Parts: sequence; C-alpha cells; structure tokens
Amino acid sequence: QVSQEVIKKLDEGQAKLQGAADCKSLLKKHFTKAVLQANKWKKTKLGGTLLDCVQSGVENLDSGVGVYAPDAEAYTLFADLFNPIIDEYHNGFKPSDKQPDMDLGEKKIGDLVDLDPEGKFIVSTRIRCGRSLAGYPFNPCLTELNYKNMEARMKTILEGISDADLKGTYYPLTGMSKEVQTQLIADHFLFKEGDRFLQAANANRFWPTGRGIFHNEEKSFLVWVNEEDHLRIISMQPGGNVGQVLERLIKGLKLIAEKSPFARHPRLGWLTFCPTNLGTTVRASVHIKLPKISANKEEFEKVCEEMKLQIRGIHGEHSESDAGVYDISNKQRLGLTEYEAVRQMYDGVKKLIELEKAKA
Ligand code: ADP
Ligand code: CIR
Repeated sequence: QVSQEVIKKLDEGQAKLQGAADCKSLLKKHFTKAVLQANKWKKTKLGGTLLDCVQSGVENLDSGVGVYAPDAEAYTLFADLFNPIIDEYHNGFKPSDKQPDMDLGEKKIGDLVDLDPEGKFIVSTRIRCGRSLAGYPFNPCLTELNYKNMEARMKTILEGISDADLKGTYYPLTGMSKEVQTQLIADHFLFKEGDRFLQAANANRFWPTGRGIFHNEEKSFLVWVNEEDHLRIISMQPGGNVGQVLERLIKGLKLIAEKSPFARHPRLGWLTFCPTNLGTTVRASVHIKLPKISANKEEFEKVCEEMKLQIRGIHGEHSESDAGVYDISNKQRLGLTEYEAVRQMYDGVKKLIELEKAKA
C-alpha cells in the first residue's frame, strides 16, 4: 500500500513541475496528470514507488532528464513514464524496439585510428560502461549489508586480475584521506561526492560505505564501485587514441564479466539506475579544445546535436567548460551496439576537428 504521504508528495511534485516555467526536463514533459493518476498507487515488489522515480527531478528543476529507477521492475511497472523519456533521450527508441546483442567491435578496433596524432586538440579520451550485479536492486533499495557484501565481492574480483596492464588495487572511500580523494576527483579519475541529483534520488544512503575505486598503476583502467551504478568500468588515457582505449576496456570488462553475472533486460539491454544509460551503457568521450567553433555557443550546440553528440563541462555532467576544453561524447546509449556508440563519438569528433581546422 502506498502511503498518503507519498501520494501527497506525488500530487504536489507533479503540480510543482508543471508550474515551473524554467524547467526543461524530460520529466516535466512526460509526467502528465494522466501518468500521475494511473501510477501513483503502484509499488514494485521491492517497494519502489512513482515518487522514487521522480523525486530527483522534482527537487532539481534544472535536471535534463529527472528520473531514476529504484529497481529493475520500475522500468516496466512505470513504463508510462519511462518509455516516452527513453524514446526522446535515445533518438526514438520505441516500446517495440529491442537493444541489439552486445557488440564491442573487437574486430573493428583497427578502424579507430588516433583522432589527433599531432596532439593539438584532444587532451584525453575515456570510454566507460556501467553494470549492475545480478540479484541486487539499485541504490535506493540497497541495504547497508548489501553495500558491504557487494564491495567485498568486487574487491576480491578486481584485485584478482593478474593481467600485467590492468592489475591494480581497490581503494575504499571509507578511510581515504580528503587530500587523496580531492586529487583523484580533480584529475578526473574519481566520482564526485554529494551529487545533488543522486542525493535527491535517495542514492547516497550509507555513504561512503561500500563505495570505492579500483585502478591500475597508470590509472588507465578504473572501476567505480557503488556510485550511481553498482559498477562503472572505465578506460582512459591522454591523447586521442580511441582504439587503444576501447581495446583496454574490452579486455577489462571481459575479465570482470567472467567472474560476475550482470543484470540484462531482454528489451533494454544492460540495466542501469538512470534510463539515459540503458542498453550499451557506453559513454565514449574526449576532452577537447575547439576554441574557434565553440566561440559561438549556439552554433556549436547545434552542430553537436546534429551529430548526436552531447557536450559536458570539464568536470563531468552539470559542470562548466574550463579554458575552452569540452567533454564531447555520444549521447545515445540504447538501441545501437556498443561499437556504434563509440563510433558516434569517433565520427562526430573527427568532423568537429575538421570544422575547427577549416575555420580561419
Ligand atoms: P560519467 O562519465 O560517468 O557519465 P561524468 O560526466 O560525471 O560521468 O564524468 C566523470 C568524470 O570523468 C569527470 O571527472 C570527468 O571530467 C571525467 N571525464 C569524462 N570524460 C573524460 C575524458 N575524455 N578525459 C578525461 N576525463 C574525463
Ligand atoms: C539530470 O536529469 O540532469 C540528472 N538526473 C542526470 C541525468 C543523466 N544525464 C545524461 O544526460 N546522461
């Protein structure tokens, strides 16, 4: 039974959103009165309500999207809300569409030659993917014991990696000094703390318990444990050699997947907490200097949108650009293969560099 308190918050939240003139989130657009009425009394088996899905976007009116799924079932139980948001975010992924089988493009890595061999534009390249451990819900439904068990299991698996390039150490957030943590964040290796979008989604409970980072010596292969998703598997390095970055990610992902079953949905692919990450979960990005073509912001945004690229600031989502360096990545993650997601970034960035060079 959904409590009166939750119903009241839902009614008020829906009205607040619809009355917020400046709010441009996908939640606002699709959280209609009809969706509210048809879904406010529903609960997932684990107790997730519509409020769990919408509360981040209700609290943060500057959200781009505004929704999270408390557990896997929420994507189907609250499909009235999630489906139109998924459709709009992922370039027209319909309820009848299905995520293709995984294809990381092992055989096509040779096609991904260095995007910037002279090192003039690209500061660094990163590809990440997310994974959920089968059998566990997402953050809002995890217990403190779940966090501890998941972390212990991942520490064993990650520190068991013996590959010479990838082997490394797991560093729990619990007990990490503020200096080390701050430096890792500033250097783009570690997730930030107290993200207000995650906070409002009830995703930061028991922090820092169960959260941490694994990385190899070079910090080119990293795994985040229990931040937004159970796992974020990351490959990154200076420069524009996308092929090398992808090759390392594939190697690491395979080693982890051998030891750990991940949650996959027949239609939505790899499951994640945020619907923007479903499917491939792949975000391939470069940090890139494009002073000329980014001078006209409106024009720059238009060009990127046309190429299905997303622009972020230098310290990740919701941050600003610094010294004209932008984070450019594929936006769509669902309804295409992993290789195609990387390729969207690759082809788009190649074109951006050509445009930058052509501009006198
Ligand atoms: P996510 O990639 O998980 O969606 P963010 O956008 O918050 O999350 O980025 C996480 C971190 O990764 C941030 O510190 C960001 O600066 C860093 N990052 C993203 N892309 C690159 C890149 N190409 N090179 C270096 N750091 C990057
Ligand atoms: C927002 O809605 O802005 C946050 N909840 C983050 C959504 C993820 N954004 C994205 O574009 N991948």
